[in-house]
Amino acid sequence: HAADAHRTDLMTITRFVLNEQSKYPESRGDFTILLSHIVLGCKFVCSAVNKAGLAKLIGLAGETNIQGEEQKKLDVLSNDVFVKALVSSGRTSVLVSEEDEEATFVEPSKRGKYCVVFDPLDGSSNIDCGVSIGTIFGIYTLTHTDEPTTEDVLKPGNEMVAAGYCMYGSSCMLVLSTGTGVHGFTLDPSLGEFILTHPDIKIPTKGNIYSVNEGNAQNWDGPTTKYVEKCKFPKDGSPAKSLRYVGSMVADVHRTLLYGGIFLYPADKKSPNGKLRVLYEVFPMSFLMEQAGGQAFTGKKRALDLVPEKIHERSPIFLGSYDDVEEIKALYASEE
Ligand code: AHM
Ligand code: MG
Repeated sequence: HAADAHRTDLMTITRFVLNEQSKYPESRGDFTILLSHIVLGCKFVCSAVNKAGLAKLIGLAGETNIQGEEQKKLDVLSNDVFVKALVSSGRTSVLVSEEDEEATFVEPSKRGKYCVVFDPLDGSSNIDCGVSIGTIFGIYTLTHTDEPTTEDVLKPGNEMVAAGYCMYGSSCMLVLSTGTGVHGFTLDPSLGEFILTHPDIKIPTKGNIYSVNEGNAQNWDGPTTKYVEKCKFPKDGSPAKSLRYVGSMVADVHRTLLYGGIFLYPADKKSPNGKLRVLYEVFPMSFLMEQAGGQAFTGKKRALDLVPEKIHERSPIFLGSYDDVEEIKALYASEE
């Protein structure tokens, strides 16, 4: 039985990545080791997120513990765990986290050939009400042996070697691409292992959902306004699209990946570069979208071709089903 094979021959994320990496003769297991440290961070955050409501109930959050330390907020705690896990992997040289203003340069004795950009706990507005939140990460390789600098991560997204996210939702799911398609793994809490449940995810070519913060509509530019108008009042006889917006990028992008459709965080008069950060939000999600057969566009160009000048730079982003992103591209092209 195929189903039985599935139940007894578990494809863990480590086994999957080891298989993938063994295709490269020069591979020495460094990437697998790095990934296992990212996975550890995700499991920790998952467990902390699951306990967060309870911790509040029994009066932990915001109080001092026995050691007299303030209980750390979930996002700060998650950041500390990821930074320590990544440094101790011995496989990283530069880290950029949404939580830290400056990049972290790993001390020489612990350095390795990767640079990791990440948002340890994205969707901050959803933390306190138990709605899905997530971790987003992207990985570059260090291309030289000199002293590492921020230049090592100020590179276009198309140079990333891997990207992914972990969603802390009704189940905990890690979605990963190392440049050979997109694969989804679900945490089996009884095993403490991420098991391959969604091999080779492909986004539908066209979707019937749009996802955007419409509260910003009064400040949008022409093409975004026209696009959303078209979603609601299509003139070509097609049915109107449904609106879904969680306000957690990981949840909104995850649904877009599985169901198809489009996710938008456009520029507006108040935020001319949108809200989302290029390195650890826009790039990893754009990488995954392209790997799944979709597209990611900034309003001017392919998102992965952006070259960031600052580590916390922002960009407008439109990503999702191939055909849906084609439509928004056409609207921006006709503006010029
Ligand atoms: P955060 O890093 O402060 O959590 O902000 C990022 C989040 C994304 O997850 C989400 O897509 C977006 O902000 C929602 O923004 P808005 O509340 O403006 O719609
Ligand atoms: Mg964020």
